[in-house]
Amino acid sequence: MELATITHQKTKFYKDVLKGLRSFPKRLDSKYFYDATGDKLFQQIMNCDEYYLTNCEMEILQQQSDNIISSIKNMEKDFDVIELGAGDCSKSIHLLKKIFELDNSFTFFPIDISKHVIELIEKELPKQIKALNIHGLNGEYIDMLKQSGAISSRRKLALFMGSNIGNMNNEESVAFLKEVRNCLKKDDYLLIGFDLKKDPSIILNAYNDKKGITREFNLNLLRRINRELNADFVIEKFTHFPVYNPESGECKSYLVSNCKQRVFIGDTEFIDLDAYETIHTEISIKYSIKQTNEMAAKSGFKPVEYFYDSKQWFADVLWKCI
Ligand code: AVJ
Repeated sequence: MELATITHQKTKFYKDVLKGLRSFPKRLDSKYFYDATGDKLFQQIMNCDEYYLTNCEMEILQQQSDNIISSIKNMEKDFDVIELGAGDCSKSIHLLKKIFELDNSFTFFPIDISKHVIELIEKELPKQIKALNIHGLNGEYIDMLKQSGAISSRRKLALFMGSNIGNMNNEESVAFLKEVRNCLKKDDYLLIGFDLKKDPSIILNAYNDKKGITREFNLNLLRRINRELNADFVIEKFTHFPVYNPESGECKSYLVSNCKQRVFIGDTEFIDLDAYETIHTEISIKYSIKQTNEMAAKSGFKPVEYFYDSKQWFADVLWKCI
């Protein structure tokens, strides 16, 4: 990466951090969790007993990829596949393999905010599907989605799995989905993952695992600010505290300041925290199917088919662009 790009990214990170920590209530954007350490911690979260989301969605893709593909009209020709937030592709690989059997000429565009993740996909995926056309795109979802459209005019199947949509509040997600819709064409498809409402304690435990990995994941955001922006957060002075509201379906994670403190971000700028003041770091919304249908309608999509795991804890829903 060019130096100018690195500086620009740091500047945006720096600006976002200062703005968020000077707001009331304080907040940090969860997209900043994913540096190299955050990527690793998230991999560990996915292996936690309590974090059911990955297993549920894995089951759907392992067992129902054929059904997903047969719900897509004319999937056998002229489709590209784009994955928003591809991660390690361990779920989408099942679908990609089946699509490859139908038509090996498609291009897979994995999009991820993490450069490290894109490099890994480009290295590892050809080992599993030889001769797969891969074009990795490192950046923000919408920018990269536009790029993929400029590179190829084929029809598109976009994947937005893992309930990543849950990291946006309801207003943001409709605005975002409208943008996604505008990057696609009529009759293109979006396969979108939703974590569903269920026993509230199961949900809360998924964000408060016994081994404390989610805690480390949350605190790593402060460590990252220390590393990259030369800040002096004392990690021990913060508590990881997730809450789940079964009415709104909002699972929110906080870092709570244990005491009144001043934290320097770089040499000159600082922020003050009161005792027990909160920093909101993440929202992970849990949905009812009715709510997801309303989101589709508001953003220019029509639900075509619903794919559930055997416990019905998670749904991958196939939406068509109208
Ligand atoms: C990757 C956004 C789906 O919100 O469940 C896991 C991230 N945060 N544990 C989620 C996460 C804490 C995850 N998503």
